[in-house]
Amino acid sequence: VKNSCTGESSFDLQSYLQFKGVAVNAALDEALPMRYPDKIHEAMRYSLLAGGKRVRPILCIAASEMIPGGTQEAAMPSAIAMEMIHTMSLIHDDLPCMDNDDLRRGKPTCHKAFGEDTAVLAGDAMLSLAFEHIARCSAGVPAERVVRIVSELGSAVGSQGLVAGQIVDIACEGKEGVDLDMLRYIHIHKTGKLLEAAGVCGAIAGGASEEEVGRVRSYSQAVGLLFQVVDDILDVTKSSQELGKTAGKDLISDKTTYPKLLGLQGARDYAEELLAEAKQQLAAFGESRAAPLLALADYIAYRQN
Ligand code: GRG
Repeated sequence: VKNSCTGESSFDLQSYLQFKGVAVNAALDEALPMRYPDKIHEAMRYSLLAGGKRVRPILCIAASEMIPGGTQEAAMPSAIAMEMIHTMSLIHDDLPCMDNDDLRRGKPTCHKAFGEDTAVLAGDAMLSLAFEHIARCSAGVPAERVVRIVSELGSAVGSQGLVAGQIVDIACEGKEGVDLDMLRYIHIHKTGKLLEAAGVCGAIAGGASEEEVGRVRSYSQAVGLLFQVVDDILDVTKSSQELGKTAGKDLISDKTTYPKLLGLQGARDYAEELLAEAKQQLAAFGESRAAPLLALADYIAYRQN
C-alpha cells in the first residue's frame, strides 16, 4: 500500500469512507423502517438518518475485515448497533436536562422537532433496538461471538461506560481543578468506550483471536482519546482563527481541555503519541490488511473540523 519511491500511503480513505458510508446508511434505513406508531418511528429515523460521519460503524466493519475470514456482512449488525447507540446518546445529550442544544448535525435536535417526551422515548427505543438488531440479524455469526458482542456493548454503554463518562462530566461542569486524570476518565468513557466497542465487536464478529482482540482494543482506545484531544485542539485553533486572536475560546472559557492543561504544543505532542500508539498496535496485522485502520487513525489525527 506504500509507494516505494515516496513512502506515501496510496490508500484512498475518502473513497473508502464514502463507499462504506453508503452501505451503512442503507443498512440503517432497512433496520429501522417506518411503521406504527408513526411518531416514534419518525423521530427515530429523523435522528438516525440525519447524516454524521459514521465513524463508529466504519471502524467496526474495518476491524472485522482486517481479520482473515472477517467480513463486512458479519460485522454489519454490530456496526449498525454502534450508530444507533451513538445517535441515542446524542438525542439524550441534547435534551434540556443535559446540554440543552437546539441544533445537531445541522438540523433541529430531536426534542426541538418532536418534543421532549418523544425524544426521550426515541432514545430509549433506539438503545433497545440496537441490542435486538445484533441478536436478531447476526445469523451468519457463531452464537458465542454474538453473546460476547452483546456483553461488550452492554458494558460500553452502561454505568461503567458512556453513562459513567456523562455523569462525571456533569459533576465536573464549571468546576475548578479538574486535572488530566479526570479529563481522561471523562473522555475514555464518554467517547472512548463506544469507539472501543466498535473496534472490538468488529474484530470478534470477524473471528479474531484473543491477542488480535487485545490489539484492536488498544488501537481503538488510543484512537478514542485521540479523537477528543484533536477536538479540543481544533476548538482552540478554529476559534482563534475566527477571532483573529492567538488565544481561542477554550483557552479562556471555564471548560477544562487538553490545551488548557498541557498547552497547545503539549496537546499536539500528546496527539502524536496517541497516533503512534494506535499505529503500533496494527503492525502485527501487516500493512495491507491494516491499511483502512491506519488511514482512519491519520484521518482522526489530522482532520480540520
Ligand atoms: C448511552 C444510555 C445512554 C445514555 C446517554 C447522554 C449520554 C448518556 C452520554 C453522552 C455521550 C456523548 C454525547 C458523547 C460525545 C460523543 C461525541 C464525540 C460525539 C461527536 O461524534 P461525531 O463527531 O459525530 O462522530 P457525528 O455527528 O459525525 O456522528
